Amino acid sequence: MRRVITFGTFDVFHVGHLRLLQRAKALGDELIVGVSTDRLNFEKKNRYPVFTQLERSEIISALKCVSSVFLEFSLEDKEKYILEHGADVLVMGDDWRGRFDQYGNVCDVVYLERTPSISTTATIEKISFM
Ligand code: C2G
Repeated sequence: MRRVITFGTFDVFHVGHLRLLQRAKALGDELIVGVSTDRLNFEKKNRYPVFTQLERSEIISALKCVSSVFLEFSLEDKEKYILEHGADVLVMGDDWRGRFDQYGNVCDVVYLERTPSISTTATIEKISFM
């Protein structure tokens, strides 16, 4: 049983998020997703997400490729989350390339190419100019 873990806010869920999760799942048997809390998103991006952590977790939990979801409270606790969930591989989009290499001592670390031309920020801007 190879367990894959990934992390993200997944706010205003879009096809870039979906493809990342599907490709992460394809690297193992189970995909575990750490959904960033509203507060962590504020710390990372200086704004609160459109959808709450409970709404975002509910959406991610409903996906066929996802086995389980938990809340990610801190970027610094990755090693604890990896060990708690018995993950064999940490997957992130390549906007995070190099940022999590230090966890290579507890599991494999893989960065996947991001889907081009789509993001939560661009989607919010598109909607607000409609
Ligand atoms: N993603 C992607 N293609 C896009 C947009 C996002 O592949 N066009 C990927 C990101 O690279 C990330 C995942 O989808 O791996 C979730 O993206 P975000 O919600 O933006 O995640 P972020 O807020 O960067 O949180 O501990 C790390 C984090 O909490 C990452």
